[in-house]
Amino acid sequence: MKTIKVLPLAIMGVVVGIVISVLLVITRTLPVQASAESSDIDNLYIFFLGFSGIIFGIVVLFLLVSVYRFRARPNDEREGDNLHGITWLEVVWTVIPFVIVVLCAIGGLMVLRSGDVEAQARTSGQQIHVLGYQFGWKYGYLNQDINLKDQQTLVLPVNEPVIFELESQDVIHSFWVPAWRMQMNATPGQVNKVSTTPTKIGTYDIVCAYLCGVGHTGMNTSLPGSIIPKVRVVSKSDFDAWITQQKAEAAKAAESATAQTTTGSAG
Ligand SMILES: [Cu+2]
Repeated sequence: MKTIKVLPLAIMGVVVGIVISVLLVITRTLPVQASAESSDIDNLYIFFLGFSGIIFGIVVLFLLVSVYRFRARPNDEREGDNLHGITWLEVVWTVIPFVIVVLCAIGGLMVLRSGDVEAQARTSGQQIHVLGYQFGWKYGYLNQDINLKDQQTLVLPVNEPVIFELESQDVIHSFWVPAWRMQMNATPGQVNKVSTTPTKIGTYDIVCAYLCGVGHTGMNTSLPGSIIPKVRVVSKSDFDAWITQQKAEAAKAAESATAQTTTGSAG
């Protein structure tokens, strides 16, 4: 009966898998890291990718070697050997994936807590209401003394925690800023919270990560034809100036609305 040497092949599979993972990490450039959480998320991604690469290497190597080694010669009509399980091998391929999945779950829980769970407890920082709609986002600045609602642009100060409260007025959207490695669903009838701390001044893409209708691609600022503005992270002083300007504009709009009503009722 033909056999293959399992251990050397498994070791080769591990080596091939590590090479594949390293190549993927080097060649697939991740977006710029622009939040306090992003390096942890990237490390988690590399950790998952490493395990996936190793398992891929082992499985594919065993597959290719088995196909070659146990192939039928021309005119060989005999039946193959009848095998009834190999207990130690079955234990190995159950225990190893179990340990890997548990490790990934622990890693994921530890990293994601910083963005999701801590958002519930956070009290300092900018509180932003994000309303998803077909097809765009509206932002409300909840901790400004007058509530700036329905802002079309998201402008935030650098190095200050932000708590997003996400809702949707129609279908499920998903608010994703790749540079912050932050994504959260905007669901009708429910408020989802997520927190991040932008650490780099700049302009970053916003992507809706759920297919939400015909205008869905318009909600991705990295694509040509996008109909929404990107998020802007600015210095604290620029942020304060922007808020003052928005408040002035809101006050002016309210004033002219009142004037119109007054004129309307007088006439
Ligand atoms: Cu959407």
